[in-house]
Parts: sequence; C-alpha cells; structure tokens
Amino acid sequence: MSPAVSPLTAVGGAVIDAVPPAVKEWAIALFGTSDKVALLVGMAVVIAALAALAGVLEYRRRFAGAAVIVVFGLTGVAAVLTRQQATPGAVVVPVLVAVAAVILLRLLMGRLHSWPQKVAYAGEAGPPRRSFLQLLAGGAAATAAGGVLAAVWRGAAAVVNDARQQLQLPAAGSAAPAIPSGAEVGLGGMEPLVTPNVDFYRIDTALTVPAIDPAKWVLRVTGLVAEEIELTFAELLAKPLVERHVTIACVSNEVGGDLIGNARWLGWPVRELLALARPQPDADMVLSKSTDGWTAGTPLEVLTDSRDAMLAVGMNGEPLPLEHGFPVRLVVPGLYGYVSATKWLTELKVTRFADDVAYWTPRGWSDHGPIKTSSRIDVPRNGRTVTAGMVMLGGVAWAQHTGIGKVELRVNRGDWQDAELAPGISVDTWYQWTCGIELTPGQYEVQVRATDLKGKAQAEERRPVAPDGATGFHTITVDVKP
Ligand SMILES: Nc1nc2c(c(=O)[nH]1)N[C@H]1C(S)=C(S)[C@@H](COP(=O)(O)O)O[C@H]1N2
Ligand SMILES: [Mo]
Repeated sequence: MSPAVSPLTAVGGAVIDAVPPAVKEWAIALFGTSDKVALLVGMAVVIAALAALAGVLEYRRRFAGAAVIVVFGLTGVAAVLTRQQATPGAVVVPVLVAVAAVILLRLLMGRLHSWPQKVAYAGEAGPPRRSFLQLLAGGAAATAAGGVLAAVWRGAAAVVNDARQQLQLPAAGSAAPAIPSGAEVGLGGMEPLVTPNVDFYRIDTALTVPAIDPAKWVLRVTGLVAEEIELTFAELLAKPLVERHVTIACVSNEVGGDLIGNARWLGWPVRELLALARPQPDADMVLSKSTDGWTAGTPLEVLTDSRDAMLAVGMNGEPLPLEHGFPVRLVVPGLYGYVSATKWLTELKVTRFADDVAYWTPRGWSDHGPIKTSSRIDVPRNGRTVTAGMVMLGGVAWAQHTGIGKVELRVNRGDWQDAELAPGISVDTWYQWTCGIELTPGQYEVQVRATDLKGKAQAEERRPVAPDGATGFHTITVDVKP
C-alpha cells in the first residue's frame, strides 16, 4: 500500500517545488540537510498561529474561526491534489482533519462561553483566563489534526517496513570484485572505504519517505521504444543480478563536502532491460520517474554502454533502506545523482533531451551532469592542531568511470608532491590516499589535486555547485605545535 499524502507534507512539497532555485539554494546552505526539518518546523509554527487565530476569532464571532479552518483545509486539499503521488483517498485526510477541528473548536467554544460567569463569581478577572483558554482551544485543534496525520502516515510506513524486513534478496549471479588489499588505508580519522547505510548521505525532495509495497511495485518502460515493458518486483529479482561497488555523489557537494558515499549495490543492468524494449534510433535520453513525481534525465548511451548502470534493489547486503529508494532505484556510475540516481523508481521513459526536461533542469541546473574529478583531505581536519615532525595526511579522490591515476599535495602553494595512492576497488569508486609530510611548528595551507587515469587533472578554478558541480582544490589549514 502506498501511504496517503498528508496535507502537511503536501503543502511542504508544494512549497519546495514552487520556491525559486535561489531560495532553495539559500535554505539548503542555511539548514544543510536539515532543510526539510526547518520547513516542517516553520509550517508547524504557522499552523499553531492559525489555530490560535481561529480560537480568538471564533470567540468573538460564531463560525469566524471555523471559516479559518475551512480555508486552511481547502488549501490542504488543493496541495494534496497538485502532488503527483496523490491518491484519491489522500483528499479524505485534510477534509476529516478540518471537520474534526471545526467540531472540536465549537465544542471548546461552548465550554468557554459558559465559563466567564462562573469565574466571575469566584472573584477572578475574566480576560487573561479567557485568552489562555482560546489558545488552549486552538492548540487542541492543531494537536488533534497532527495526531490524525501521524497515525495515517505511520500505519502505511509500518506495512512497508515489515515487507522490507521479510525480503530475502537473491545472491548476485555476478558478485562484486573483491576489495584489493590495501584499498582501505586504515589511517585514524578516515571515512570507511565502503560507507555504512546509516551514514550514507541522503538528498531528495521527498518530505516524507515514500513507502512502496514491493508486491505492488511495477516498473514501466515507455516512450520511444519498439516494445513497452512492465516489470514486477518478483520478475526483477529473478533476473541475473550483478553486485558492484559504486561511489555516488551529489552535484551540490561543495569542494571538501560530504555529499558523496560508496556502497555495494545489487541490481539488474539497465542495458539488459533497454535491450528488451529496443529504443528507437532518434532517442537520446531516459527520463526516469519516481512515485513522488521527481524525475531525472540520463543520456541513453550511458545506460546502454558497458558500465554497470543498474536497477538497484540491494545496498551493502540488504534491501535498499526506505530513504535510499526502496524497493528499486537507479545507480549509474559516473553521473551526479540528480541526472541518474532516481529513488522509488516507477517508470523509464525513453525520450529525447529536446522533448523532455527533468526535475532540476528548469531550476538552474545543467541537463547533463557527469561527475567532476575531485579530491578531499580528511586527515587532519581543517584547522586541526598536530604535532611537529612527520604529519600523516589522508583522504579520498574520485573520477567515476575513468579512475584515479595520481593524487598530489602542496604546502603553502609550493611544489606538488605525490601522495601514496591506494588501489581502488574499481574505476567507479573513490580511492583512498595518504601522504606523510615533514612539518616544523607554524601554520600551513595544504591543498590536494587529483588526476584521472586519462591524465586529466581536476580543475583548479573555484566554481560553485550550480549549474553542474563545484570545482577547485580542497584547501585546509594545519596548525603545527612543537
Ligand atoms: N525520487 C527521487 N530520487 C532522487 C532524488 C530526489 O529528490 N527524488 N534526488 C537525487 C539526488 S540529487 C541525489 S544526489 C541522489 C542521492 O541519493 P541518496 O539519498 O541515496 O544518497 O538521489 C537522487 N534521486
Ligand atoms: Mo544531488
């Protein structure tokens, strides 16, 4: 079962889709990955204020407060209806909540109106208590509304969580190549070479994580194909699956940032599905769609060449976590997530860049998003104090689907010196590196630069994340104490 869209998240989702890219950028910069929490908290504050207003108005004039609730309820209905993942049943929630809130408001008002006489006998002043009670009435209505929403949501999510827990994923026909010894350098303070699911970065526009019952999941291949295809989850699991380590990254990852992670993904190569559908010669893009209406546009050639682009069902040995796209997502080596890594996948529309635009394209981001070669210093952290002598530095470098050939460091803009590059798992993953540098007491600037296996060094020019990924050298300062 698919969860009903709650009015709160529907309004939030509508806000997310409607705000200009600049505002969205600002919110992400200000709140980081807590941007959704900030939005929900902001909305809760607005709702509480509206509830208080309804209480005060209703006290002054019968049905004036109820009118506020009805208007708010209609806003909820409108927001739910404009969300693409809305089911007809979703409309019931804001209507029920509004009706419950109006009844509650009338009930409490009735009590409140008979109260002042009683307290007057007791010799107490009416007004302060009255406004307190008005607030209470509003607050109670808001709480009731929130409770109903939470219950509806939790019920749906629990069903899907159970289904996920009971799922037994088949073994891969083609197992992940073994991790070469020495790939994990084992320097304290480094991030693990394979990112645990719980620590894996999460980026999406979904305010509540879609909860999709795998038994009802279907993937449709549509558009410019000789044969349209429908694939169930059981059919997908019966295909010969491959397991590969792939490092995925977000286009919003700043130089030195942590919106990147490396996992072992289990899935069916997309090229095999597309081979069955037989794309027409004029097609050049696959628009992948999520249940929540989000879309990504991926070059057709990247999904049909020999790389391990897959319909992923497993992440590090377990079914995809709900936040990472359960039951099925796309993973495409070499491309930023916003043009490739669709979570909660439901459709692959074979189309043309000239005919279709994906979610982020009209919002200030490039329609093509190959990952830019980059590198990061993780040890020591920026601004850390270390002891003079041989200082061990370490970090990661990535150039997905080309591979890293060299990592170099320079101190105070001096000569570049080679770091020790650990063997990579594959060209589709990040590589760890270490470098020991003799440092005497003082303050130093250290920079890192990666060069891919084709001999191309990462760009030095500092550029922002929009429209197609940040460039520049990760630069840290190190305080060296005697
Ligand atoms: N349905 C859906 N899929 C999505 C997104 C989204 O907003 N909605 N965001 C994409 C982006 S921008 C990135 S970087 C990756 C992040 O995947 P993760 O959250 O599993 O790390 O998911 C991609 N898939
Ligand atoms: Mo992203």
